[in-house]
Amino acid sequence: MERTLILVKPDGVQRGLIGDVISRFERRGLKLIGMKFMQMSSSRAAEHYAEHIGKPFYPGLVAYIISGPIVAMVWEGNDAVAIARNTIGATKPAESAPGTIRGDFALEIGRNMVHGSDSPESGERETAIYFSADELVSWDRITDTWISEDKWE
Ligand code: IDP
Ligand code: MG
Repeated sequence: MERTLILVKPDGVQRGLIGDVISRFERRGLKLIGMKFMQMSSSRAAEHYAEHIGKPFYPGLVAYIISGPIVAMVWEGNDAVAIARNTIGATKPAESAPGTIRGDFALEIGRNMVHGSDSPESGERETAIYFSADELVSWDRITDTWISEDKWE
């Protein structure tokens, strides 16, 4: 089953929007299998954003992501990565459609509320940065058969 690593970034936490973010993914039908409220360290930020090291926005991005507590979550489902990315909206809030998280709650790329993995491989890599295997919960959800055709037996 595909997994995606989602962060509610410090602006989302400070603005009291954790619940709104979680609701979007819950209502979409993805299944929560791990969650932590935590302070991001510089070293974890560097590991998470390794692909952006050296870019002009990188120092500001790290300062932003370590500026206050975050919520880290792992959500599971068929096509979880693509589903979460289109629930989140485009990287630039000015290009995010209304109804997406960034399209409803954000104005600027440097304060865009949430992170979502960009591929199944990133989902696995990023999950391992925040969670050990025993911190992820495999569980049966009573609604699974109404959300996934392949759970119908
Ligand atoms: P994504 O979060 O939609 O996957 P990425 O291109 O992976 O977007 O960039 C990671 C994060 O870095 C963005 O979500 C945003 O917070 C920040 N970022 C990206 N490009 C810029 C920029 O040009 N200025 C300021 N921040 C940026
Ligand atoms: Mg990205």
